[in-house]
Amino acid sequence: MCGIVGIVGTSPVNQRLYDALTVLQHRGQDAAGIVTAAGGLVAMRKGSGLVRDVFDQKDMLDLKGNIGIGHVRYPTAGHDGAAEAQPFYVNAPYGMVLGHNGNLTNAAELADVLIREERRHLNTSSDSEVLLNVLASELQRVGTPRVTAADVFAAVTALYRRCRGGYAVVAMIIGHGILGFRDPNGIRPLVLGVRETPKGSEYMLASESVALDMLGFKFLRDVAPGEAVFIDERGRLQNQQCVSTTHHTPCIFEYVYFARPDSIIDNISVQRARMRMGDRLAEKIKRLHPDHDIDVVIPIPDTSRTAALQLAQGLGAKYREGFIKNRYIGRTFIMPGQDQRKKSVRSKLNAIDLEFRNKNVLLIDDSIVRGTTSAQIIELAREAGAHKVYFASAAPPVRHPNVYGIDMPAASELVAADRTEEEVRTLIGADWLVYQDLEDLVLACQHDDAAVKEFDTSCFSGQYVTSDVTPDYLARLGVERSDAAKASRRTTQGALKVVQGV
Ligand code: PIN
Repeated sequence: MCGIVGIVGTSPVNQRLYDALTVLQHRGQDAAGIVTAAGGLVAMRKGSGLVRDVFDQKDMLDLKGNIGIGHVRYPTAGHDGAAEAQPFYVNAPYGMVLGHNGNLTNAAELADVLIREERRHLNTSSDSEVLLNVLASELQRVGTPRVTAADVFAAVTALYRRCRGGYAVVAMIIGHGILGFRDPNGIRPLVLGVRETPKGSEYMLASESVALDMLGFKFLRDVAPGEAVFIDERGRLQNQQCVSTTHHTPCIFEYVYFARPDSIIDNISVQRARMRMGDRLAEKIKRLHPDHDIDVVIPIPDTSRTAALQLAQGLGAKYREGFIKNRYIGRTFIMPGQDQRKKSVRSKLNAIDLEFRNKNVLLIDDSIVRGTTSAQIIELAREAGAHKVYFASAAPPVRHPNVYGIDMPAASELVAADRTEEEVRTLIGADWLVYQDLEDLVLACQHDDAAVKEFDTSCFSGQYVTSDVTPDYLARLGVERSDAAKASRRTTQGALKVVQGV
């Protein structure tokens, strides 16, 4: 997962891009980057690590200008390491930089065409660099000496014909303006905001509305699937629907886990969606265990809290915080590699014995992916003296890999991939286990005023909304995403891998 931001301001944007990236930090902690432009001169700073570690005061002073974009990254299709930190830059046409959230499912085929037919150079194995080069190539084809919004929209229209998968993008065409667009299924989120100043309107594009809120921008709207928005350097905004037939299916995992609860994505409040997940789970538990003996509902911090509170209320049970998290350790889901993940649960979570001793506890988490942390947390609860430990997941069993930009492990590493719910229960050591039904999850995320009626639910259902996800593609992805492959990439980190094949 990644976070993206772009601002066209009436005053310097360096600090604001930095602040926006810290607000979007939950979307990726692997690398961060900012590019700004002043009078055609570009400044770029990017590197591995958290936003606060990548930029020092000198970097910030160097990032001059009233226009720029930023990116925080969690590695998805690309490899780890500073070499693949974004934004990416190409010199022609005009000079362009791009930040991407998502994953192209046809990146390998596109790279091949770019290199062999379009004579472009790719310096990394990141699909985001592929995306930038497709955009550059198409803009080269249609662009005039002084690029116009019409040129930009023609290039994005052509890009939509070529690129498959999930992608939300911000790009800067140096000396001209900032562009934002979202794939024809609107799988990855992107919002647009405005701020009025005495010198005119400022515009901001960002992955999540919370970034607009925190920077004092007014939410205008979500960028529509298949739409492109272009804001020129003078702050004039133009937009065009570049794909006429779109099928809006935002990623349901944004609501389950990734997005901040104070964000609203596609007119659906993440907080409200999580509350409804708790309500629906309570109904299911009452159906399955009408005579339950739950003494207390305990959330596994942080994401599940919102659902847990509603769940407790729905069951008429007590809600208690029983686990305390060391907030100075990163999210386990974010750390690549299984060894690190195993070690980190105990250094990260501690149980308050008095909430567990001699009690029947219902633990709730947002999802069970590998099941490794769930198993260890159940163990913690038992060590703290719990009598019975029940477990509820606010999401259904994760059985299929995510191909649209969420770094799910390989299918072979998903605990529910080839196991029944009962087998998962035994493996994680719960007294009983209840998963949310997919239908209930979808209903929890929908509401009457939202135009969205369907979601990308592929990691639960195995149905991929783009038609190009073949068993062959999934097999290749499985190899790339296995823990073994990740570990071997870590040892070769730093070496520049040139994939140029000609
Ligand atoms: C944790 C969010 N959430 C916890 C991410 C663990 C799956 N995991 C997905 C559960 S937090 S496992 O809110 O960010 O703290 O099943 O892979 O072990």
